[in-house]
Amino acid sequence: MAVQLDYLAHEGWQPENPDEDYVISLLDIEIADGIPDDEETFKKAAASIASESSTGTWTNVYAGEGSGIPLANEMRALAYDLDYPTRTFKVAYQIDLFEYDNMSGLLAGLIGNIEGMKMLKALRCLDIRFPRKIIEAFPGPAFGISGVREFMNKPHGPLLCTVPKPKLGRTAEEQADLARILFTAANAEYDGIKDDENLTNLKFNKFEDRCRLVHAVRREIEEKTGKKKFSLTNTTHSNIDKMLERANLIKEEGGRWMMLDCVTTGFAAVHTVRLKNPGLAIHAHRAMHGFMTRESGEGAYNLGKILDFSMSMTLLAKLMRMLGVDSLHGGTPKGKMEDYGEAERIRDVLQLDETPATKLSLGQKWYGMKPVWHTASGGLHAGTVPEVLKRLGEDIIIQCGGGSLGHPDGIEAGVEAIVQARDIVMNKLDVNKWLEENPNSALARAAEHWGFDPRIVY
Ligand code: CAP
Ligand code: MG
Repeated sequence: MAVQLDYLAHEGWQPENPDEDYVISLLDIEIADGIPDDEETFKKAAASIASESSTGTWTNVYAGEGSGIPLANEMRALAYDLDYPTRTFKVAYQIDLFEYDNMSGLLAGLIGNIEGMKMLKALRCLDIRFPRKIIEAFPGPAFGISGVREFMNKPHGPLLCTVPKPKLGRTAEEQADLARILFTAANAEYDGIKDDENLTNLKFNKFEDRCRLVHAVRREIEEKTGKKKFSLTNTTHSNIDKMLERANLIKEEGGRWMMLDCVTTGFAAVHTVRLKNPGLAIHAHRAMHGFMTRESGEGAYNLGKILDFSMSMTLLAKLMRMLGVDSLHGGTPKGKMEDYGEAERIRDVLQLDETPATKLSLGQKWYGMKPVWHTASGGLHAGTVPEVLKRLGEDIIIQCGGGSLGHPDGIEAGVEAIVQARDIVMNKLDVNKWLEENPNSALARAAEHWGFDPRIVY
């Protein structure tokens, strides 16, 4: 193990003015097997991590004239707040170790190499707290919650939408037909349709056809009903120019939203699309995030018991807000996907102007950066909507795919059930009482079909 003790702060040291002058990371580590897992080793590991992620390397190097050593020494990061029982510590990096507006550069430094170090068998980057100048160097969402509410003409409540299931199978025409049903069922109260993460430009469902046909339906129904509808059309491509071409097509059709898979396209793609897209709100699906954020041990919930190399979804959400998405899949406390027990914390990272610190996160001041819609999705149905809405609040997009299209009485009933669930919460009604009084309602049928989770307290 490379021992660089000068990267360890003296006990009690704290960075001065952290929100002006420092980037701070919070790490949880496990020492590799075969190395003593004692406090001394833990200190050395923390120091080595601070070294590798800032100005150092594994050994002493040439220190004569022109070596850069004096500046490297002055700029070195410091590991501090070491807590041996939980194997957690923080690292403080002086802001000028980074190019303020360069996410790819920031991450290469902060968490670029450390998860590969042999001395560790696990590391989780729980959070990174950024100072004002770095937050201000990123664009943040162009529309955010209020901008979307304005163009959707929807001052209150969640947005409700459905992703076609089967995941792939419908032609563009069939998807447009589905959009018509979703937009008109339940007194045209439903808001939108969303492409699935793997629906791009396929032989049997071309991006251009889908975009033109679904938006034609959207315009027609908006005209008829006077209610705004949306389509989250998936522009995902590994060639950013193609994403922008697709965004232009959406714009031509009068759409207000584009969708992209923010992990598979990458940080540079999200940043570039945010800056160059023709004025569309960005819906970000996080497909593949589990390879970065999933933790098999108890570490996602209890410090000091991690098994893998990962970063928290809380951190990924923070980075996406900085890069400028308007909506992000942030997990849901109910449903089919692991939510890391983090959904509410992710919502706070996406939406508050000052996200509080917790045992597992550092918090963040946002300096007026716009808040992001938290998209709750993955195995949701009408019966889970009340709890999700109560726990995550109304600035969310509720997405039910199977949970609307799989209703035993058909798609219209699926839509109606979700609208009923929304209205019960928004009107502060007692859901159990409502169900007793409306035993044949679409919501009661959904509840019967999928069941209410007995742990839910309504
Ligand atoms: C949901 C979904 C989303 C997941 C991804 C799907 O469909 O469209 O991709 O929500 O997870 O294909 O599974 P259902 P997350 O409504 O039919 O489950 O939102 O956690 O990123
Ligand atoms: Mg999907």
